[in-house]
Amino acid sequence: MNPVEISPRRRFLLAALSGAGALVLAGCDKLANTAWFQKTLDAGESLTRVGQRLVIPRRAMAQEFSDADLSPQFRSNGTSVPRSAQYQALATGGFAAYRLEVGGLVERPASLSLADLRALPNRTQITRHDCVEGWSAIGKWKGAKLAALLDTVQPKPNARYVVFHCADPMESDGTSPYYESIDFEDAYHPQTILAYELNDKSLPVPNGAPLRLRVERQLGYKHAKYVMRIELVDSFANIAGGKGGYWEDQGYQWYAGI
Ligand SMILES: Nc1nc2c(c(=O)[nH]1)N[C@H]1C(S)=C(S)[C@@H](COP(=O)(O)O)O[C@H]1N2
Ligand SMILES: [Mo]
Repeated sequence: MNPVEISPRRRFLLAALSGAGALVLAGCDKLANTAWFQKTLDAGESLTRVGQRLVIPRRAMAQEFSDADLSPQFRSNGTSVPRSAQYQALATGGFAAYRLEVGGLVERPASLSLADLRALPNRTQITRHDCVEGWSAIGKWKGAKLAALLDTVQPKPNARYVVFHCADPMESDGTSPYYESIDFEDAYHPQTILAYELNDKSLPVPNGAPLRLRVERQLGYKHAKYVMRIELVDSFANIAGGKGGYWEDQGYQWYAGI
């Protein structure tokens, strides 16, 4: 084995991680030498988040269920109808005029209709949605794989996060649209989809029509509804409150692993 130097900072972080009792790892040193671990720490990520990533393997799949497990009704939470005039006009037209704009740090910006989105490789999955407010529901989601969409727009090498800009203003004066963000590990995860169907029907307005994110290993608020625009960025410092999401700006965790 190649004895790579572990810096005092890394040694401290490793000690803190294992000392916290969150981890049962054979060979922390080996882990510390991986490019991923070094990059992660260098990027200044929080210990909690690094710990979570270590405990839950990066490519672990969220549990999937069968039709028999479906909740009789999938409730709506947060916005149930975006109040913007632009959204309401789209909804009235059955979303025929909807376009998903994809831009930011990409080689080939794109504007996709629902038909374009339906033509992308897709996935159907029955999963449990967990909201921090203390309720869960099991639903069947069908949608375009986010990985397939990213392949078509070609992220630039410096892109680090995928930001989802939504149609619903969160303030009564029509400002502060809902938004969310995820990193590339989650963006390329096989269960990360842009869902256009719930329980074999077009996505209903209360659940995010015409398009909402499913990022199954994270809590409900990460699952952006009413997605209008996707932006690839290297930092979210200049977006709204700078914390990577509407609820994050109010103090919620950015990485909301389940
Ligand atoms: N655009 C938008 N996305 C959103 C929300 C919202 O208010 N606006 N609420 C979030 C929260 S807290 C949850 S639990 C889920 C609820 O999804 P549902 O309405 O399909 O149950 O959407 C998330 N995504
Ligand atoms: Mo939620």
